Amino acid sequence: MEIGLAGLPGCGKTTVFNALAEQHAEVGGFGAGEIHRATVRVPDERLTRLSAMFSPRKTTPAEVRYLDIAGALGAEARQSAVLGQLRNVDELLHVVRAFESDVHPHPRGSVDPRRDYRETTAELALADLIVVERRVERLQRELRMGKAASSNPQWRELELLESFIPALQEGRAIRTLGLSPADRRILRPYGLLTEKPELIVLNTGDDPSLARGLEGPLQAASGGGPIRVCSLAARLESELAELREDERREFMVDLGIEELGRDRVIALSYQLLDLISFFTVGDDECRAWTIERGSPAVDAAGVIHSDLARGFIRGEVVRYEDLVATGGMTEARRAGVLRVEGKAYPVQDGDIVHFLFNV
Ligand SMILES: Nc1nc2c(ncn2[C@@H]2O[C@H](COP(=O)(O)OP(=O)(O)OP(=O)(O)O)[C@@H](O)[C@H]2O)c(=O)[nH]1
Ligand SMILES: [Mg+2]
Repeated sequence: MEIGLAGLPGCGKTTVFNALAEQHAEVGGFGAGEIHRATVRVPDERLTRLSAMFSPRKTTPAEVRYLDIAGALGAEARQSAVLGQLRNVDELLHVVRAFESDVHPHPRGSVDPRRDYRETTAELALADLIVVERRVERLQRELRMGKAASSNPQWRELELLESFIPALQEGRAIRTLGLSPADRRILRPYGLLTEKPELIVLNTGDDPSLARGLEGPLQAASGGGPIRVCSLAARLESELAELREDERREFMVDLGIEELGRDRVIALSYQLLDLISFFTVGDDECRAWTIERGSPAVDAAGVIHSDLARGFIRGEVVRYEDLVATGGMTEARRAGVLRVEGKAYPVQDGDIVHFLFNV
């Protein structure tokens, strides 16, 4: 699962990237086309708790990848391959600058998160418009000239794409249009940028109180759809990310910070993908696995290993809360809270699962 950073030049994308991924990519470069990628562990209290219960040799959390591209916006980028990279991601993390700085003055002369959000969105909408218009022209030619049968599913695709054009021309995102899951599936191959779920991250600078009054208005400015808004003191957190764990704790106590904003940003970006986690536990490894919500047990088994799906016999399932309350798989079985489920069982977020298989 990959999440791509977007935002105006100099809004702090690379700084946010460094904070989330504990990386040291150079900031303030305005270097066009430079690409940073990193894999990040998704914090999950449930896994921490399970790991404390089982003391396994290894604990493996869920992961997401972040992609940071410099210079992804603007007239030049619209033509270049840079935006193409962003089309392949599953979600956008849209950084909006809220910090004031004399050293790095805002390129527009003043700090205005709503204006910046709209400007970036309009830019992404324009990039989508180019893709949509090209496809509409082609479909019109093929379907109308070729007198395609009315049952051809491409008619729906054409209708859908045509309906986006007015919104995109006004700089509005496709995700605000309330598409059905079926329509979203039709669009998937195009990687339309404004159709992707979006986490808006206000880069507050060193004063997080700046953001409090801004999150609501930004949410409203976004026009709705699969959107979340949160804040991050990006530079401060990127500096904390460079420290050793014990030093970091010390600094956090000094600064009066209880928890890192980065954990919340990572958790939110994961949640917005509408994925769920199930867990496997044991002395050897406690591990979080990622699946799409509603996936049947046989598919969940296949995420662990194809043999488990092929030779699937059954799944033994305990709810997270029940496992914690009873203290272990054996205890859960004795207490009667361990269920036996078949291939079609839709795995629930937080399920602890043990698959039995035979190949
Ligand atoms: N004062 C202050 N400066 C910040 C903060 N976050 C980022 N900056 C500075 O703003 C400048 C731009 O930050 P970057 O992270 O490079 O921004 P970017 O969006 O990656 O920029 P491009 O990739 O060039 O588009 C850098 O000099 C940062 O040090 C912040 O929270 N407070
Ligand atoms: Mg950058």
